[in-house]
Amino acid sequence: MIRNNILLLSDSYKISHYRQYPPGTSSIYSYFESRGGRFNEVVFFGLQYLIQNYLEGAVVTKEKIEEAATLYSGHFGSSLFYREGWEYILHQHQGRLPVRIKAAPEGAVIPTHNVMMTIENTDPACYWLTNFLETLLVQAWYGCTVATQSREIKKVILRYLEETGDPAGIDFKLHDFGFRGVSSVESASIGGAAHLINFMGTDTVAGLSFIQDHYHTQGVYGFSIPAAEHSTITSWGRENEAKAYANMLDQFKEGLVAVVSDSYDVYNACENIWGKTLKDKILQRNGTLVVRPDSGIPKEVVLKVIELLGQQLGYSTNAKGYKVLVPQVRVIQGDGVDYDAIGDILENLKNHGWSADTIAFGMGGALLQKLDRDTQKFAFKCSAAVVQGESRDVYKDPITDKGKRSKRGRLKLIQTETGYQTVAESDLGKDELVAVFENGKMLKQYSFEEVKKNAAIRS
Ligand code: AOY
Repeated sequence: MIRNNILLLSDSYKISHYRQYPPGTSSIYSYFESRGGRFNEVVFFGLQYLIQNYLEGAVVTKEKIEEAATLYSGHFGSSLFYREGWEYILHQHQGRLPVRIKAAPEGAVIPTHNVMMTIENTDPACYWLTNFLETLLVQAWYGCTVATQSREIKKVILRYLEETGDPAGIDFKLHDFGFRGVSSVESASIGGAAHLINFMGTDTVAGLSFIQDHYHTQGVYGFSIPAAEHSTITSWGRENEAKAYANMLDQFKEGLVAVVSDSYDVYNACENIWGKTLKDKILQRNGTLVVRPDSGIPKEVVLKVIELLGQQLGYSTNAKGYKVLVPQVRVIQGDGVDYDAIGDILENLKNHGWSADTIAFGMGGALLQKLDRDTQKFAFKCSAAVVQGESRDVYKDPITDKGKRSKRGRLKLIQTETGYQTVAESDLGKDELVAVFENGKMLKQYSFEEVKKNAAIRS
């Protein structure tokens, strides 16, 4: 079986496009941007993987051409497939893709409506290849969007920590619970890594190896702790809930341990089991028990759980005037958590005098799956071409949606006092887009440290 056949990694209609450009077309130049959306700046992340996994090296072979020829003749019932075009790449370029890709540094935070990547063919005969690669390259939307939303949530949590607690605790405030809720292992890998640009807590193990494989490191960029699931509690039987909890404290003698506590009655678990039966064990323990509610209306359940734990196990008041549970106990909410819920829960806690120090969040589907290309309106459009030897600007400007207007000409991304700006390539100013791929070669690779540094939140 042939893996990652680039000839098959595109939309069907692109197979017929080589015959649709004007006669004499020798260059197609396209760019990638976020046309706005939920957040007004986006993290650029994930192109490095797409290049390494799908584009780098001699990716066109005789066997791949044969496979594509057979598949496309069945698919279209005619010979639309541009065999000569691909054989030209195989023979003239030893199977290496004759395109140049320039892109923002991985982890860079770019305001929407700016160019983040450009691509053009480097061989005039291969004008058709630029946009053939759109389908694959636009998949960068996913890593960018996960990293962007995770970073926006970091801003929200930081605001509450600054107001009510200790911002130093930010790294473990949003834990990735999303592995099971994504459509594929590849998505878990990319999304899991994207989240770790901003935070250090994850249960999505695939994201860790993704970072090692594609950001050339042996480092481990995410951490977790022993934690219960319902089966490990409920298998003890309803009458033995306290024994199941005691076992957690006995098995994991010190450090952090998380226990999902809503199997039967989360309020009874907090007030009576954790709060009375196991109170001494918890308070004498060298570590922190993390109680996890997992049902109900998140902001109400979280507040009530924290109040019960506070009443029974104790709390203090910090320098900012907010209550913090004794250090032996914390709460993690992982049910019904999304961008809005986190703000609601923290606001409700603050209104009742509780510090954000007391809680962390788990986020699954909403972190890795409940987002799409329109969350940040990512698009890839042709902005320049050479036809019959003449350079021309190319653009669309639909009267039915001015938001879909595209940029014109060859572009660059420059830095200004206020941030980034997209200007004509011929304008003054240093281009922040970096050549990352040319003619089959990867020209630049970022370390995960660099990615994290580029995306860091400056206050
Ligand atoms: N993990 C912190 C460590 C992880 C999890 C993973 C779905 C954890 C739970 C916890 O404390 O409770 C996938 C649901 C939960």
